[in-house]
Amino acid sequence: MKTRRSSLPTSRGTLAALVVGLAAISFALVGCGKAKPALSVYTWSDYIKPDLIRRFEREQSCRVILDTFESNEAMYAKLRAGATGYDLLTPSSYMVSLMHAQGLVRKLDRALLPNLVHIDPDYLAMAIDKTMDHSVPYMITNTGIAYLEGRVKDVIPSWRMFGRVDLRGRMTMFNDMRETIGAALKCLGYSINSTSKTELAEAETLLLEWKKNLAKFDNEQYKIGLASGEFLLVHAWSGDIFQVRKENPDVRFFVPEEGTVISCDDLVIPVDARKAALAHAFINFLLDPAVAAENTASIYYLCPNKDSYPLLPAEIRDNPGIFLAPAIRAKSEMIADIGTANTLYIRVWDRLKASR
Ligand code: SPD
Repeated sequence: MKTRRSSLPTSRGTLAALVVGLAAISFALVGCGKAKPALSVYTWSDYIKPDLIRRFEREQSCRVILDTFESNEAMYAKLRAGATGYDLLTPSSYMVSLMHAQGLVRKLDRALLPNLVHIDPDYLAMAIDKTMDHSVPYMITNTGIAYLEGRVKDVIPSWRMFGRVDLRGRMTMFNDMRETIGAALKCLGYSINSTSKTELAEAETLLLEWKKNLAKFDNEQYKIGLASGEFLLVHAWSGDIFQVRKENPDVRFFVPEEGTVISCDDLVIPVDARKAALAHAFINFLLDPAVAAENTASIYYLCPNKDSYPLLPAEIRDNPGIFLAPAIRAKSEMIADIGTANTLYIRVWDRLKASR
């Protein structure tokens, strides 16, 4: 009896708790009608101002889920290996070109993108997808070299800095085939898109020399490594470094006098996206001039949005690492999709990575 008497109230309590719990779950799921849709974005790290994501989530009553990649090739390999579920990607233009040729990205619905009118026509003139048929420029990266001013003496504004044996073990270069081979090609006075076997062989020889001085090939840890003083000089993406400078004001950045790699990372919607309409809405949101300016002022990469330029702070407008000087820009190039010649780069890269 005692047991029964005591068990009855407990059963009722459990039932009541269950009912309340189920009601709470249903309310959370059904809430104002239905569960919030989720937009899945696969992008580079530190590449969008978090407040802007929250604003978009509020405006669209949705959730944005971010996943990050470290290089175009890593992103592409993951997708080719069968990764699905992404609604928006930000590969560099040469990779977009390759993916488009393989039918991996959608044609964009321009009716959903009225803010396309703000894109800088000067940029579009040098873009691969000039009509924004399947990609929209998101952010421009200028590749360069960053170092600690108080720790590195006799700096010359050249790729030849990677030959400095006195900095052995304290320098990094990108774990990125096109960027790193491109740096060596530029140092030698060649195009970053060279398909000449002789020029690529010279670049390989130079990289084998430089590799002796490197701590590692890396695309992510270099930021914290430079800020902390573990590394003294690094191959760097402009915006990453201006973010790092907030942590360590001794950090300096230059674009080598031989010219550099200019990349534009584009917004593209994969063919298998499940939230294509929401992805268009996010692209259009990012292209609003005030949003683009706020994003650039936060991550220090330049959104090629002409109507955002007057809204940028002077710190950005006057920064030669963000708006390149015409003389350096003239010597710099965008990475092109070089088609089957890509295998030449893969061979150089594989030998370089395997060498001791
Ligand atoms: N935080 C990384 C940002 C990446 C910027 N663009 C990379 C371009 C590679 N060619």
